[in-house]
Amino acid sequence: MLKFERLEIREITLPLVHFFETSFGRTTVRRILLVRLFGQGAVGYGECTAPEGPFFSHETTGTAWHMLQDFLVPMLWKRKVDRASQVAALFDRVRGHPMAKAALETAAWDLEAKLHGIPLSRLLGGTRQKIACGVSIGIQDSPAQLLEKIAVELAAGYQRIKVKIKPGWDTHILERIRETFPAIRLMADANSAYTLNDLEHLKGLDRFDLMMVEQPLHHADLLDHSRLQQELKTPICLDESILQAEDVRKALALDSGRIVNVKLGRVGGYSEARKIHALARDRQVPLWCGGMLESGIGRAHNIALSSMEGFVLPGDVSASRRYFARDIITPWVEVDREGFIAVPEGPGIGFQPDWDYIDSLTCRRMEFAPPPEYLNT
Ligand code: OSB
Ligand code: MG
Repeated sequence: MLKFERLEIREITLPLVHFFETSFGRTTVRRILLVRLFGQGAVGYGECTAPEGPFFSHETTGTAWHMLQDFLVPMLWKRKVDRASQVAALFDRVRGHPMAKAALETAAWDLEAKLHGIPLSRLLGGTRQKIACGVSIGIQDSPAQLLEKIAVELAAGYQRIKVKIKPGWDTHILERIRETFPAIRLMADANSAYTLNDLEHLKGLDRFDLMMVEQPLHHADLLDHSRLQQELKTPICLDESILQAEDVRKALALDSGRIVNVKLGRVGGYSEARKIHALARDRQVPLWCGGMLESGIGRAHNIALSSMEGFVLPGDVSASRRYFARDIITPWVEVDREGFIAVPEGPGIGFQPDWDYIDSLTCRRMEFAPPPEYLNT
């Protein structure tokens, strides 16, 4: 039996060392919700990966706070569960809001691993001791700045480079990159910046030998991606279009893409991520772990997820220092010269939150306790 005895949610404000720009906008300061879940003498940590504005999906830091406070936290106490793997089902009645759900669900997984005294990666069945890392580099103010950033990340050892593209920042950028770095593992992420009207233009991407093109079309589409994939040699990787394993099943049936970016927040937590993992193994679909500019707690969860065997491609999980002048965990996440992150061996997520620093970043905080009948049975 897992007993959730107390819960804290807080919002922190954390500036990025460098702005991050995608086809849908620029982020300079993160507003992040952190979850602390107490039970049976242990504490689990979760992070809500919802961004500041509703431009990646409908969720924001603010909507997640509302969903957690008014709906999801009360549901956590409705029924006792034996395992963290049963937590996602407590939220079944709530449509959407996967990132808000995942903040609680991932904290429950960390808590369960700590109660067993084992690493979260082991509780998940992860088999890797180190994970392969790539970087995601946003749209820059000039092509020269992008090339400089790529050079820095390659020198640091990262195994693949992902660049953000949009109309007007695509072909000529990729041309410049290939002139300078002809043989690197390279991919491009459009965050839904194109439509099928751009079909001929998108076919031009085939000449850059990209590992994949990520989410070129509408965030909720599978059909147009299927049409595009039939015309492209480059594999399509789906990000925004995949919210559950069922979406992967449909995408494979339609051949809408051949690679899946898994994000814990976007799919509502580990339960759904594991369903996607099982399906991908059956169908031999390569997976990799995406990122949402997470602080150390979310990053630690991404490392645990990436330790599972189906995560065969380098993910967007990279070192703390690429994002923040100071991370909220110790030790910070570091990448070795070959572009790997070591999977921690301590209990749970395997990193310690730096509470003094987190306190200094906190702008709101709320504590929740279960109803008496939950604690008494
Ligand atoms: O589409 O993968 C994306 C960041 C914010 C929102 C969406 C995406 C991203 C990234 C960055 O690409 C991944 C990271 O470095 O955390
Ligand atoms: Mg993406």
